[in-house]
Amino acid sequence: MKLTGAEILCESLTKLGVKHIFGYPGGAILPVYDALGKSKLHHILVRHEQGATHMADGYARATGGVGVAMATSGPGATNMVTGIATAMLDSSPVVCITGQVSSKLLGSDAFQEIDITGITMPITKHNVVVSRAEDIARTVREAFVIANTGRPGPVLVDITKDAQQASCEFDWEASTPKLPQKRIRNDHNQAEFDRAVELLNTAKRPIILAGRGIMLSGAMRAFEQFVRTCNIPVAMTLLGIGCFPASDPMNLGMMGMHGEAWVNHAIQESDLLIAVGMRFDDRVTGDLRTYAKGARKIHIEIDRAEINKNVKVDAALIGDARETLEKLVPHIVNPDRGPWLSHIKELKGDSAVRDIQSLPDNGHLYAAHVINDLWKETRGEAIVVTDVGQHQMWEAQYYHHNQPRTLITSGGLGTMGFALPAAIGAKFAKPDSEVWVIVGDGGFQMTMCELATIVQEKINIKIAIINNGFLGMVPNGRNFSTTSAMSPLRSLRLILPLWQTPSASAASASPLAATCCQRFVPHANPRKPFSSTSASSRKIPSIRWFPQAHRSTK
Ligand SMILES: Cc1ncc(C[n+]2csc(CCOP(=O)(O)OP(=O)(O)O)c2C)c(N)n1
Ligand SMILES: [Mg+2]
Repeated sequence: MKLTGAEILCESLTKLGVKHIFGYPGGAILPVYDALGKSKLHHILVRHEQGATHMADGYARATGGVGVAMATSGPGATNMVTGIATAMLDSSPVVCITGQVSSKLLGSDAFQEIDITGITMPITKHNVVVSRAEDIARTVREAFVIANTGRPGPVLVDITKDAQQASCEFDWEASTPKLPQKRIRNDHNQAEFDRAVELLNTAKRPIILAGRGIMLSGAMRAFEQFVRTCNIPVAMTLLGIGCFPASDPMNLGMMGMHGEAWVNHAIQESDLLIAVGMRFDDRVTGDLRTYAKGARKIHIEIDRAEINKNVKVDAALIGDARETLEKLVPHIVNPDRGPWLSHIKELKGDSAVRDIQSLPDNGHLYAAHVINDLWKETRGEAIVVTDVGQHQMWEAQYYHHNQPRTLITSGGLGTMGFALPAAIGAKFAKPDSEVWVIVGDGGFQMTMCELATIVQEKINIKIAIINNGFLGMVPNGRNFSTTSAMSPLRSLRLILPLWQTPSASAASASPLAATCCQRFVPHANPRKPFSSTSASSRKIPSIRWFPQAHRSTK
């Protein structure tokens, strides 16, 4: 059957199981848009291409499948860069398709020609220019395989306009990926494996460091069995949250710069760290010269480039986390960890009493309370997509995730503006789940144009803007108010009603959100900078303000 390159692309994506594409049109990708109209694919018109990549990323993170974003050449493609880098640093399987000028114009600085494969070389797992219709099906199939095998990551496929327009025979069978033979998933050196087993069976003060790799390999069950068998407490990275239930007594909570102090103390005092699917990021280790000096280290990791990169380890088990953990379990001798677990309890001490949740109500609204109440109101079952800043860390501390893939956040790149679009992607991936955005007043303004996408697509996403009125996370952030008289956040109060059209009703808050909001109103700071109506007469809008929700220094 003869099809155009553009039609082949749509057919291939359909055959690969794609249902949603997040994109924005332009000249160099127009043939694909013509073909999209005739396909079964649902195209979501974003408001900025950065949003498209975050949506595809959110889609991928919510499901474990591949998210697809599309843009035109030149500015469309360059607008994707931040989203691609975000996906790269958090190992998210995203396929970006960009249009490119016709092949005979390549290299001539033609209108909207940009070398997007050159630009994205260091921030993609793989990228490629396709200039023949005959190569489209195979290249797209390969892109999907590369994006979501081994350590996942973004792949960019740049297709010239003439390749989209040309016609050729479409033969799905003949377009099987021609990739190098799959590497052995587990490449354990027997000596390293034996050393790991010995370290596990002789350690007195071990701690497991659990990262996102556990979720990526679908190792949650194997991990739980490993924890039970070894009887070792678990500290989580930010991106690992959800891979092991927060409610489990063996879960210590988050480690690192924004983790609990006593968790970091326990790590410093440990004699063995077992890092699973994490990469010893600097936010986790702090100063490497003093990091866990008394501990031997085992690293279970699929990407061999991560081994000994930041922290020198004593045993490296390179391979898929699930298979490695399953292989280790039969070798573990059930140890008595009583003294070590009691010591950690002592380290924890009265931290619960000092917790902001336990302080007497002083009439102030604290972000931690908002997030903790949100957790209770949603029974911990929502998919929460956070932005980057203080609110992100409060979410990690006060929303207790028991299920994998229910916290979606930009960890590695720390991309402000991620939350709102990523939540749109997550909602398309999981339409039956309640999706909440927790975003700062700064980050919200970076991609708030995607509110229009929410309304147009009639999707139900709830948004909590943790409005502390400044860029809380950055040092001296208080000097950078986001709420001056002229600020967009202020004018949002004027803009938002424009979205309260009948079509917006689907996006308005649920009764659950209403309960949540009513509960917060009595606690609101009396200064309420944005409120002109009394709490009682206030309607519950789809966007709810939490004024001045910053942590008191008292
Ligand atoms: C795109 C981008 N620009 C700048 C930063 C640096 N940065 C990190 S957190 C932060 C402040 C975020 O402020 P806000 O969204 O209000 O959240 P808060 O910290 O107040 O909760 C800034 C500027 C970033 N992470 N991403
Ligand atoms: Mg803020």
